[in-house]
Amino acid sequence: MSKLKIAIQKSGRLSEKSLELIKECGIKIPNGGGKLISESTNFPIEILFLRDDDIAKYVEQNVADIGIVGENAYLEANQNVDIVEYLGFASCRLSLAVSKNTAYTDISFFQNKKIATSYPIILQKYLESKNVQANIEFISGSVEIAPSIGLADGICDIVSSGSTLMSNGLKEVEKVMDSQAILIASPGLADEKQAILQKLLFRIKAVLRAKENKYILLNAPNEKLDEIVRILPGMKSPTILPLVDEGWSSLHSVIQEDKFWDIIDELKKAGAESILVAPIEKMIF
Ligand code: PRT
Ligand code: ZN
Repeated sequence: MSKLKIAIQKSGRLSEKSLELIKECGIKIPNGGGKLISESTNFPIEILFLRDDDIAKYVEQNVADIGIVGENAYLEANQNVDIVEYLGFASCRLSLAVSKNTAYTDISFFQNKKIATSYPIILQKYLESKNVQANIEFISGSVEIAPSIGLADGICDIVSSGSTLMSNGLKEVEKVMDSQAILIASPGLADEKQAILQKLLFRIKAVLRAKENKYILLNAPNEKLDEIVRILPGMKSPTILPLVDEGWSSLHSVIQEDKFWDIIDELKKAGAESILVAPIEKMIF
């Protein structure tokens, strides 16, 4: 029987979360310290551990069938592979930055300037879209030191918290793109492999949906229930169960975590008490 080969980063910012996602899909991977290939014991999948820069290329060349990479690495690799799912982790942005003392007005600042980056392809396309002509200096690492050693007037690099820029005396001036981990696939997968991918995707979606949502339980006086139900943007009508205390009910529903913080005060004002919010492991419709 054929197996689906998935490439994930061997060691780096994507590794742990990629493996965690696979495991949350109920796929068992033996702990093979330092191995380059690992085979699941309960799902037709083989894991290839690679450098993130090689993943899109290997998926394009069918060395792997699918892979998990940062959107930035996928775009920079410029390969003919499909994005099949946005995975929501390793969020960051690719930005242009200059020395903090530089008087910066707009993107035309970079006209004929030197920009150091590990993302020459993405940067070139971005500058073209802004009608700016600059000299792109490719550096594979430690891009942030380029301005201070006089190698470039600015940099284009990944930013997450912004502390690397700050500690190198730089300021972010333009966002080139947002990025997050994505699942990519080779466009011409054979039917058997496509079927395994669909099975995997079904599980991934259930896991991702569960992460975005929380199970909410609260108690409220019966006469307040209508108002509380109106406040709750639940997925369907909530479950309402009578409490032993006369005139009170317990209400159960599912709520998007980010929305929860917006409505918590409203819920309390409307009379909700003993509010419990619990994680959901899988969500299947
Ligand atoms: O060895 P290999 O080639 O596989 O890994 P790598 O060193 O090239 O990549 P790695 O592990 O650093 O990053 C993998 C992917 O994680 C990237 O392609 C991004 O999609 C994503 N990601 C998310 C990040 C960051 N956040 C991030 N903060 N990648 C890099 N950084 C670096 C950035 O380059 C800069 O040096 O962190 C610094 C900025 O972070 P802040 O928090 O100080 O702003
Ligand atoms: Zn890399």
